[in-house]
Amino acid sequence: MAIKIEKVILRQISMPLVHFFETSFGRTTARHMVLVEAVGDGISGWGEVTAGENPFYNEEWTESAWLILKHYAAPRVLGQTIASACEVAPLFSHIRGHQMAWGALETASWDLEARMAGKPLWRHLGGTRTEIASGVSIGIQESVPALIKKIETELAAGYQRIKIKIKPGKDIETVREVRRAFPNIKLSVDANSAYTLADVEHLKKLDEFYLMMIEQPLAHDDIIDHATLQAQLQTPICLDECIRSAHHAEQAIRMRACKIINIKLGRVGGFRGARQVHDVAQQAGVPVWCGGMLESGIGRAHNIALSTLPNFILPGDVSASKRYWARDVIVPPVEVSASGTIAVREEPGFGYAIDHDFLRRITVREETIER
Ligand code: OSB
Ligand code: MG
Repeated sequence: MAIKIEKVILRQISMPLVHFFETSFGRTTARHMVLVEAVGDGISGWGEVTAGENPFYNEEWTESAWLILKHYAAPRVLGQTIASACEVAPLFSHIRGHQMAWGALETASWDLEARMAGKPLWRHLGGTRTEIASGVSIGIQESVPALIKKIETELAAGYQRIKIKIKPGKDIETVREVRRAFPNIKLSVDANSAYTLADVEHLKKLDEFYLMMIEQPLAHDDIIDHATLQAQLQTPICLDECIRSAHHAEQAIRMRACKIINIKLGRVGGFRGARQVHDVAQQAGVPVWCGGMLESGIGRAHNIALSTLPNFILPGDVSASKRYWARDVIVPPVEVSASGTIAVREEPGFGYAIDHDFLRRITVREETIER
């Protein structure tokens, strides 16, 4: 369906996390994210920039995203008649990197198109599931007993898979104790690029804990070293940071650098890129799951829609709003059933309503971009 975006409204919001979230690259206590509202035909589509507050996960952050959207991405779509949301991402192909910034405008375009068609976004994308399997990502904790307590809470809430963050010094013995406490759970670890090939012998010790996967152990941009590591590990490697396009996915699979792929909407520039990675992996028999970036309800709702595609076989990191936010920007908040599933919604677009009053209160910067 042809779309014409007349204006793009950028908002930067600030939301404190219920609990801090710590990875091998640092601790986050509050999120500062950019929301994109794309307006066409009197209808608004919404997107969320998933970049962090600092350029530590990848090179993007809140400030860089604002500038890319304002100066490069928005001007490319404004006033144009675009044949379909699928044609939005190619308009940004001249921008090197910055997928999370322009990806937010891309996802907003899909939401807009779905709303114009009166269809739920997940159906519009070709999704086939009416509920998705939910897991949790647990940050680095002060102590192993604190971690075990947290895992107990999440399992009691119904979550189907537990992922814990690891880093040098908080890895083998931590996983050993978690495994001893929970011999039968679906367990995985995420290193966020904290190791190098000098750690191969160390990482091999993880093999005895029959983990579902180890996520992104090596450098954020190095597929080749992951292939070398995977050849020596029994534990499947899952790539996150390394996969920024379908081409990367194809190369990583061809090199046997991973057996599983984590798809994050922002990292691959939105739904078009995410579907392409999904399709490449599906054709190769490689399962995927949906990652998270501590999103507000808007990004979370997009993640749910994406997770309904058929090759999202493994439980993802998309969990309930209340694990992150005292109050979310959407109503109702994202909720998870006692069996660890999230039901999709039949409302048009991403399926939830925006809490405009709350949004206004947490907005620290707003700018409308018109031609
Ligand atoms: O590597 O998956 C990651 C959060 C911030 C940056 C990177 C990652 C994460 C998570 C959180 O693991 C997943 C979530 O949103 O729950
Ligand atoms: Mg990860």
